[in-house]
Amino acid sequence: MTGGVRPKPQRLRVGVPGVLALGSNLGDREATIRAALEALDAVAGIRVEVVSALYETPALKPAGVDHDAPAYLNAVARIHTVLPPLALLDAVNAVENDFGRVRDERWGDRTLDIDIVDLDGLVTSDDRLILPHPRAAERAFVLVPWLDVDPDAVLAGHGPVAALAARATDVVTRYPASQADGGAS
Ligand code: A4P
Ligand code: MG
Repeated sequence: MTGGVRPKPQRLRVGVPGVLALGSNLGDREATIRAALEALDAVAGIRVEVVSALYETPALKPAGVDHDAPAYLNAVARIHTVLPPLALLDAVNAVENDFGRVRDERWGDRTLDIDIVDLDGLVTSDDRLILPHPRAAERAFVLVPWLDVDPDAVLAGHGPVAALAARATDVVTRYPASQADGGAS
C-alpha cells in the first residue's frame, strides 16, 4: 500500500466449530429432533451446518441396555458458534426445555437430550460442563452419526472417531431402516 491508504479490514472470522448430539425416545422422536435442529439454528450465535442421518438405538441406562424402554433416535449436528461454552450450554438446555424435557432420572426416558460433544477440541471440566462429552468415546450412537458429518473427526484426548466407532459395541440402525443403504441424508 502506498500514500498512507490503509487496507480495508477483512471481515473477521469469529466463532468455532462444534458437534452436538441429539437424542429422543419419547413422543414423535423424528419431529422433535428436526424441530430442535431448527430451533438451534434460530439461536443468535449458533449456525447448524450439517446434520447426520437419524439412527435408532436401544436405550442405554446406567445398568446397561434396556430393551424394555422405548428406543432412541439419535443424530449429530456440526455447528458453528460464536457463543462461549457455558452460553452454548444454556442455549441447548433452553431448547431441551422448550421441547418438554423433564429431568427426574439420570439417563431416564426423554423427549429431547442435547449434548455438546466437542467444541473446537476444547478440553475442560467444571460443575456444569465437561468437554469433550465424557461418554462420547464409547457410544456408537454418537460416533456413527458424527462420522456422517465429519468422516475425519478426531475426539480430543481419544483419537480418530472412525477408530472409536469401530470399537464401540452398542447397536445403531439407520432410520428409517428402508434407507439403510442410501447413504447419509
Ligand atoms: N453436562 C456436563 N457436560 C455436558 C456436555 N458436554 N453436554 C451437564 C451437555 N451437558 C453437559 O445432563 C446432566 C448435566 O450434564 C447437565 O446439567 C449439564 O450441566 P442432563 O441432560 O440433565 O441429564 P442426562 O442426560 O440424563 O445425564 P447425562 O449424564 O448427561 O447423560 P448422557 O450422557 O447425556 O446420556 N441411550 C441411547 N440409545 N441414546 C441416547 O441418546 N442418552 C442418554 C443420556 C442415556 N442413554 C441413551 C442416550
Ligand atoms: Mg445429557
